[in-house]
Amino acid sequence: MSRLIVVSNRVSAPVDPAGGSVGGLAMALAAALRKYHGLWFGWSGETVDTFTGELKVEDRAGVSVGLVDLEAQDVDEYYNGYANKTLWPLFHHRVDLTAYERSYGEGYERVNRRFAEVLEPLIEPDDIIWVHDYHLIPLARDLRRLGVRNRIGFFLHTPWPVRQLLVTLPHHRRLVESMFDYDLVGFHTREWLDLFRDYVAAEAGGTLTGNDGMAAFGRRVQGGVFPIGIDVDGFLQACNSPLGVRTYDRMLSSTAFRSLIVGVDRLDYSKGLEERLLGYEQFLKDNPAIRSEVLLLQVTPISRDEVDTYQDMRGRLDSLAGRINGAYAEMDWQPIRYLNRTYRRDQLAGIYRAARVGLVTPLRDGMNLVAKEYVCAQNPEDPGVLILSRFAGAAAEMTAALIVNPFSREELSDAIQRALTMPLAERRQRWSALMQVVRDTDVSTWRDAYVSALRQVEIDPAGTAAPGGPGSGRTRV
Ligand code: GDG
Repeated sequence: MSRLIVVSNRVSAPVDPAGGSVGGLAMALAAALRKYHGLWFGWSGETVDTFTGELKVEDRAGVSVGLVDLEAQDVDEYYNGYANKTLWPLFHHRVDLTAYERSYGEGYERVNRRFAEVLEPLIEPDDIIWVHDYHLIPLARDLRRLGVRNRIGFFLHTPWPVRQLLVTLPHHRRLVESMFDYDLVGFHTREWLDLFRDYVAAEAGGTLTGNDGMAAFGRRVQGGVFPIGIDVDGFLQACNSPLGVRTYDRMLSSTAFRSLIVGVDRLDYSKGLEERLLGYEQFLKDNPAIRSEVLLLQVTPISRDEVDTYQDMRGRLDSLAGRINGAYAEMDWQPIRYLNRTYRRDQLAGIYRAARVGLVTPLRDGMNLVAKEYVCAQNPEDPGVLILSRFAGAAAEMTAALIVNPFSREELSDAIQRALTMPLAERRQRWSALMQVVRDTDVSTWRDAYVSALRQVEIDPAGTAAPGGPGSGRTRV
């Protein structure tokens, strides 16, 4: 069996196989690498004065990990710059927050080249390579230039933007063209793939085939839809673990029989946190008779704090939560518990289970795993209600949730009121349908579907047989 090489910006392989606070995605990729005896390659998270390209190889709980340090300028231009200040906001339709700096684009190209140069000597002829996310879009192009002819797949964890916004990016064609150096490009939903295909047809003058194949820039690439999910069994175990149960009990006693609403999101403008708090405030205003029977627990770990936009948003959220609490709190109750910290996965599972309502209201999101975790953690006899933004990728599958427009505070308020008063029979019915989706899209299903599609994707036989050299072995049209 050929090896699998996973490449992502950061390598989150768990040191401890039980995982602790490591997310389900990291656990699933680590399990895939154990199964296929592969390697996980990425940035170490460390910075050095001058880039050396030195590779550090470690074993982490049975997974081989290859790490490389970057220069401070690389981190500034590639990671904080092009990835997090340019592509992330643009792909989440926030052109108002997108930085169009030439130096960021140059740093992005440089780091992708550096990754390719360090990775290339490690690749064996039979390996298949799976590249993750927007940080590394041009990596296949750079590997091809070094003569790599292996199967290379790409998976985007974020949404793909509409063509009319993507074209605001200088060199947008170059970025999309580099995606044609992959054999397979995968997205969470049909909507994101269709937006990509729309660009290919309308902007790149490409040809679309019925089976999600695309031809443009003199090459062909296969597209695919691979909805990601959670590690269902692992999450159920976390829920039933001593700490999961203990956290559930603590939450019930600390809410003093009030209905708990929960939100769990990295601090990010794509998650619609300000809009959510305003919607909740509207609910408090609209429902004076029941409002003090409810409280919102919002768990929001700080992320990307080096980026100004995130710091500004943090300040606005602090003051919004403070203002709402100041206006509505009573001596023995406050409406919002707003926490900028992380919890272990088993604690999160206990928190979800104690919550009557899961509030997942991003303004735009590739998939959103919190929605699936919340459903998975529920007690089947007395399940809570998921309120889900129509703009999360998850809404395409989780249609039995209360689907809302997160931009409308009235709609959020109405949905919260409806969730809190929903009869048990309807809650059970909706939960069963949702849990079926969560099971059907388990993370191992996602992973195996992708790896198997990459193994099977059609490659031009003349291309694979061709001798080495830049660009050889590619699917040509
Ligand atoms: C990107 C895409 C796509 C959060 N707080 C804590 C904690 N978390 C965990 C959650 C969940 C994960 O982080 C967040 O995943 P999401 O999917 O909700 O969002 P992103 O981080 O933006 O992820 C997204 C995803 O990639 C996968 O493709 O779904 O659309 O944006 O698992 O539980 N985990 C722990 N403590 C916390 O306090 N342990």
